[in-house]
Formats: sequence, C-alpha cells, structure tokens
Amino acid sequence: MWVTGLAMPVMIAVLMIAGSTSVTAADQAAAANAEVKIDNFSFGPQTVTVPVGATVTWTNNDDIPHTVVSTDGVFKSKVRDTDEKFSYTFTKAGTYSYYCSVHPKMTGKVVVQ
Ligand SMILES: [Cu+2]
Repeated sequence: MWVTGLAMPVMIAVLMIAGSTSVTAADQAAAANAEVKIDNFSFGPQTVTVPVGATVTWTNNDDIPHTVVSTDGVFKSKVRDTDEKFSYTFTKAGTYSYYCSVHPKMTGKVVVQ
C-alpha cells in the first residue's frame, strides 16, 4: 500500500511538468506567425523568415487589387482588394518565392526553417 501513497505525488508532478511544456510550445507557435503588407506595389517585408508550422498573412493596403501567387504553385490567392487578406500555413521547410499575378514585377519570398 505504501507504493500507492508514494506514486500519487510523483504522477501529479509529472502531469504538471507535461502541461506547462505544451503551453510553452503553443505560445511559441503563435508568436512565430508573420504579416506581410502590400503597399505601393510592393510586399513588405519582401523576405520573411518563419519556423515550420507558421502562418503568413498578407494584407492589401493598396488602392489597387493584388494577388499572392507562389512561383512553384504551392499557394495562390484570389484577387485581393483593398484591406483584404490572404493566409497560408507553411508545413515544410524551404524557400517560397511568390509574386503578384496582376503585376508580375511585384515579388517576395518566405523562408521556412
Ligand atoms: Cu499587384
């Protein structure tokens, strides 16, 4: 019977450690997301670096419609009017070049590490 009495506090301690670890990981994932503003025919910042699993959100702050299209066909937004957003979650490491299909000289890059 003494084993039960000893095991319970140990189990509670292990559960508390496991719980606090998962909260920390979730906080880090949320903080890793990135924002890209589309303004005056350019993406800013032009290159963003994020960890695997991060979501990048583009917001069109221009008076003109733009798109966000991956050069390799990984993601493709619809035409985004003023103040409209597009988000994509990157699940694999790599370098993702993209451009605006309406104005192909507008280019940017997402580096996923
Ligand atoms: Cu454009």
